[in-house]
Amino acid sequence: MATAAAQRTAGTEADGTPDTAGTTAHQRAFDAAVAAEERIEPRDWMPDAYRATLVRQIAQHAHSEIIGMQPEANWITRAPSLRRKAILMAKVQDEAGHGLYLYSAAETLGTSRDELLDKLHSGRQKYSSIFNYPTLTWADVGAIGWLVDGAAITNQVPLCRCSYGPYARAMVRICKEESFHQRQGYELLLALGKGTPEQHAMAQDAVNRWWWPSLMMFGPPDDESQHSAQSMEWKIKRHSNDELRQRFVDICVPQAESLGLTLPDPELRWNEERGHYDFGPIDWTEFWEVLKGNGPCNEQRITQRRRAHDEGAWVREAAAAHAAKHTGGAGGTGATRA
Ligand code: BYC
Repeated sequence: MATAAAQRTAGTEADGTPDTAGTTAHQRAFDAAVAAEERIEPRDWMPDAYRATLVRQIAQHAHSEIIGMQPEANWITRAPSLRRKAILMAKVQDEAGHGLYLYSAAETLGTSRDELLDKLHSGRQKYSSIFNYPTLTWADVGAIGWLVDGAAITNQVPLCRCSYGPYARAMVRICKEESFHQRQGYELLLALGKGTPEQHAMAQDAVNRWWWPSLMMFGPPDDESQHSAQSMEWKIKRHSNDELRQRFVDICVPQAESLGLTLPDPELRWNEERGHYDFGPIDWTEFWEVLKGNGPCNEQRITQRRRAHDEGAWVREAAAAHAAKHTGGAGGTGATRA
């Protein structure tokens, strides 16, 4: 018997004809593949809304990676030792690489990187709220690694099982690198936490400022999450925003204890009945304001991104000229960007 994958690529004219229930053979094959935990691949038929949801989420994810380079890059020139500088540079370069895998994954859905960057620069596509907060001290580099990369891993490990093949495969490598990032942040905070009283205070201050925005990374509460139900049905998302947020809190509490730091939430306590930590209310007004562009660094981040893009125009032109030379035609084929 043909697998669901073979059926959905079969591509006869009749596949697009609805049956009496109004469902096409294409749709049935897609539904069967998702139910059977098979991967949907770029050339397979997929519902338009599934494609649009993936482009939205993958683009937002890619944008977050490249905008996320900015707050940390702010500290490269001021890293306190050669070792710390080398680690931070490698981490920031990794984020650029993650952006590239993700833009490539989005391209397999028929959208170009130029188009996605245009949407980012004109504010028509989002990036993660977390990167609109400033990095005020060196300890913020540790807090980003521990909390922001920690939240990212919690959110992204289930995406390795996403139903769309190219996104799921990109996430496998990204998660391995994020795991290194999280450890470097933890190790940095450990050194500060066990250092002088001033260093300990600096680490505590950074954790106080990054804790709540990190919880917001998981998105709005489930009852306000407009896309979750459909994305979970399509197996793009595997868990709801609140489930992942709770998982993250449960992981962080014992880690904070080992670091000798406290999490800035007086309501944080173990709930024996639920088998989870209870935590205090999140300021969702702040979250929505940041999404609307009113966070502390929104303007700075997007201005810097546009400037970097403009200043890189010559690189894209040189790459296009190089590609044209090798394909023998004016303008080349497809390789129009760096
Ligand atoms: N920030 O229906 P919902 C990183 C939007 S980078 C901004 O729950 P969904 C790293 C949401 O897009 C980490 N916007 O949406 C890099 C939607 O608006 P639209 C980035 C947010 O998609 C460098 C609306 O709110 N990770 O790790 O089902 C250095 C309603 O939300 C946010 C990813 O992108 C937010 N926090 O779920 C260090 C992971 N939350 O699009 C680290 C992939 C929600 O209708 N993405 N919105 O205009 C996801 O897993 C999901 O897209 C989300 C949201 C869980 C984020």
